[in-house]
Order: sequence, then structure tokens, then C-alpha cells
Amino acid sequence: MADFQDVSEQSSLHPKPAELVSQYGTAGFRANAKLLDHIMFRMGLLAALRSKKTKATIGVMVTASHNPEEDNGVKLIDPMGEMLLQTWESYATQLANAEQEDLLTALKDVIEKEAINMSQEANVFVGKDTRSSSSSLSQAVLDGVAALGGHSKDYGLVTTPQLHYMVRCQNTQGKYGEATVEGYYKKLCQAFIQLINNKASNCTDDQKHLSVDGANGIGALKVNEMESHLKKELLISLFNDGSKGKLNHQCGADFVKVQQKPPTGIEVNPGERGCSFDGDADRIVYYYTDSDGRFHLLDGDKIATLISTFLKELLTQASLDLKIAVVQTAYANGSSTHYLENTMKVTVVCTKTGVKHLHHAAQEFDIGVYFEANGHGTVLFSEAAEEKIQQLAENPGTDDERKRAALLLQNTVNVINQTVGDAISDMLLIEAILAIKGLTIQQWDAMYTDLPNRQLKVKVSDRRVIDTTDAERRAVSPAGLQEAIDSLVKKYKQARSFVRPSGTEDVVRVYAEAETQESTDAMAHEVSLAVYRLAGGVGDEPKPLH
Ligand code: 16G
Ligand code: MG
Repeated sequence: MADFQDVSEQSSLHPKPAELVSQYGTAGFRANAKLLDHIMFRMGLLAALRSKKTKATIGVMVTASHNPEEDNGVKLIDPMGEMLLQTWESYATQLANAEQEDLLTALKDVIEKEAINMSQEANVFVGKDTRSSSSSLSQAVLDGVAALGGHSKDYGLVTTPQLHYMVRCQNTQGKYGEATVEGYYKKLCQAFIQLINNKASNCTDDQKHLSVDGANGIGALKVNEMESHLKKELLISLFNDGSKGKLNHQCGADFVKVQQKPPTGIEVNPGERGCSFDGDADRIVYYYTDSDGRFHLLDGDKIATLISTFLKELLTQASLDLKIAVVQTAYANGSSTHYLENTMKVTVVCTKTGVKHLHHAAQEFDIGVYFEANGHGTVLFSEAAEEKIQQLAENPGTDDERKRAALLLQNTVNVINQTVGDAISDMLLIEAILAIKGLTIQQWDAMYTDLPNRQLKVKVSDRRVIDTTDAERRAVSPAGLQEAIDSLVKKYKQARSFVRPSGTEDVVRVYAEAETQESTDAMAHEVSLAVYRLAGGVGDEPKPLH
């Protein structure tokens, strides 16, 4: 049995504020950075245990993504680069909440329940975003790993998806790629250049140009680092690069998606493409402004549609019989689901909100394209699918058209970060698809027209009174709420609405979409009132939007 002397001594240097209660939520722990030191140390301990248990390298990322600069957070990464196994989330919560004197008992409890062999080695990769609190907090993680005698590698400043990638590379003994930031750029950019070689026509510099809003975060730094690998095939103008502005403040993917307007600090001429990353670069949205000055957002749904259409065409050209599906959540715009199912004839699956649910559902198919409307998403290829693609590409008997399609598929696999949604990787794939298909952003946008939609928040005394089913599309409690929503929705054309308790904020979220913005806003307000009245609303009653 290990000697827990070090854990005792070290943990007293990372004391828990008494009575503070935290929970490992959909995206790990997130709070004001001042409240996180003990949690970081303890997540270092937990990562070491998880590594011993899985006999593999585990990742720990210090970031609070799109939250304000003052916040921070931490997420654990499992061996294949996926999110921490759900059953371990409760251990994370237990360890985080153990009072100082109970920490060893809580730790031994996990060791016993999981029958962990403490003489097994532990290896942990650690990364952090650009927040000013991230350095000391990631040191606390490293201290936690060391206290259990584990080895760690500190990657320093990396995007969240880069750390996921490193973990997978390490645990596949390099089969997925080289576990270095340089290796990541090489793999993705080489695949990108190969794809771009198949572009529809010679691109002008204007067509190669993309404005990127780096949210004043880690993504901006990494885009800069990557630039030389792009060999001028993509000409990036970087804005909100962190040199002056504040992280996520009036910029970044979350701001753009929620506000439905361009970020501050970016210059994009009418008709030109712009995109925004979030604070840890695992989300991306695109946009442009038309000649009338109207802003057009191309969110995760539009991205999923572009990618799945491209893949489906390649599968047809390659005559490969692989089952492709798109995974969405209830937030996906109804027009996107309709287009995918009825025009593209692609299977569409709806899951609960949260990356792990989408990721899991996408694993059920040969090719699973998953995106949340907020811009988090990627594509998963089954091992069998990758093998079939490779065989076809390498078979000397394959005819030219099929071979071209197989090679494009192969390079598509390589440009994608399959571990988790990745703004950099998604950006390269989208840029390549637009060039290959010879599409402008306006033509991409015109694939279908979004239904007007609105998201509102309602404060209630306890949001847990709302329980949902059918991938959060229907409320089963409190009594009468779903019936009230149903009768409101009936009043409007092409209407849909649902409510769910947020997993990250103390509010109930309301989503509404309908034929016109006016009816959408009216319905969103009426549904908010129903939540307020039937689910214990607090504060002022929701007011009409107009
Ligand atoms: C988290 C999730 C994101 C989800 C969001 C919903 C991960 C890594 N992130 O940020 O996928 O869209 O929560 O927030 O899973 P909400 O529950 O407050 O609506
Ligand atoms: Mg993020």
C-alpha cells in the first residue's frame, strides 16, 4: 500500500475552504478561480488513481472555457482522449467536497471501490489556458499527481482539444500521431494541404482569406504558432489575439452565438468569412455580413450539415457502404434536422445536451458527425470504417474516381481531431470543404434557412423540480408544465419549444423556434411565464420581449 504521508502533508498546502460544496458537472468543475486550489490538487490525486486503474496516461486540463477571466475550472481526460468516465465523476465530487481531515478516507474509499493497485505507475498530462490563475492552479494539479508518486508531463499552454489529442497519441503509442504540439500541427496541416490540392479551381487570395476571432484566449496563440505549417494555403487575419482585450469579453464563439452579432474587435468586409473560437478553442462558429449590413451566423448545425454532406458525397463516389449519422441536441434548429433527414436522407439522432452524450451516440455509427448548435463538435470514424477507407485508397485496382474519393476521405480523417470538438481542426476541415466544393460562405449558408429562434432563462427556487425525457424535449415534471407548453406551441406555425434545467448555471433554459421572429419571441415569453408559474419562479415575472 502506498504511503499517504505525502498526501497529508501536501494537501495541507492546498486547504479546502470549510463548507464549500462543488460538483463535477457537464464540463468538470467551474467556479471563481479563488475557490479552486484544493480542487486542483485533489484532481491531481484522482488523475493519478485513474491512471493506475486504466494503466494508461490521463489528462487534466485547467480551463473555464467561455466563462469570464476571473473563473477557472478543470476537466479530466480518459485514455482515448474522451471525457472522464461518468462513474468517476462522482469520485471527483466526493474528493472535492471532503473536509480537510476526511480527505485520506475519501481517497482510500475510491482505491478500495475500484480495487486500485497502488504499486502501478501513474502518468498524467497537464495543460492550461491563458487565464492569469491557470499557472498556479495547474501547479496544484502537478502537486497532487506527485503526492501519489505519479509522473506528470506539463504541456503548459495548450487548447483543450490539443491536450485530448496528446493523451490519445500517448496511449496509442503514436498510432494516432505524435504527442507534441508540433506533431499536432504537422498531422492536421499536412492533411489540410492534401485536401486543398483537390480544390475546385485556383483560389484567389481573397478566397483563401479567413478572419479569426481568438476570444483573447489560447486559440489565438495556437493559430499563430500553426501559421507557418499552412504554407499560405489559408490566409488568416487574427483578431482578439489577447494582446489587449480581455478573455471572452464581447468576443468569442459563445458571445457571437448567444448575442447573434459579430464580436467586437474584428474587421470583416461584407461577404467575407469570419469565425470565432471560444476561450479554450473547443468551439467554433462562422459568420458573414451581407451587403445590407445584415449579420448571418453559421452555427454548429450548419457546420454539421456541410461536413455530413461532404462525407456523404465522398462515400457515394467511393462506393463505400458505410453508415453515416448526424448527432444533434434539442437545440438544433428544426430546419437543419428537416434538411438532413428529408433532403440529405441522413440518419439524425438527438441526445441530451453535453458533449459526452453526443460523443457516445456518434460512436454507434461507422461515421458519426456530432455538433451542438453552440459550435462544439467533431466526427468519429469507427475502426472498421477507417480500415475500409485505407484499403480502398491503397488498392491498386481501384479506379480513378473511387481512388480520389478514398484519398479525400483518408485526409479528412487525418485533419479531424476525433477525441473532442476542436476549433482549429474544424476550421481546417471547413476551409478545405469550401475550397474543394468551390462554395462561398453565402452558398453554404443557403443550404437551408434557419427558423427564427430564441433562448431565455428563468430563475426558479430549485431547478431540479424540472425533470425531462425524450432527450430533454419533454418535461415530465412539474405537473402540468408540458401540457401548458404543448398548448402554447399549437398556437404558432412551425413551432417547437422545450425547457430544461441548466447544467452549468442556476437557471431553467427556455428554447423556442417558430415561423417568424415575432411569434418565436411571443411564444418564448409565454413558455417562460408557464415555467415561472408552475416551477416556482423567483424574482420578477418574465416580461414580454417587445
Ligand atoms: C457545457 C457542455 C456543453 C453544453 C453546455 C450546456 C461539455 C464539455 N460542455 O458547457 O456541451 O452545451 O454545458 O450548458 O460537455 P447548460 O446546461 O448550462 O445549458
Ligand atoms: Mg470551450
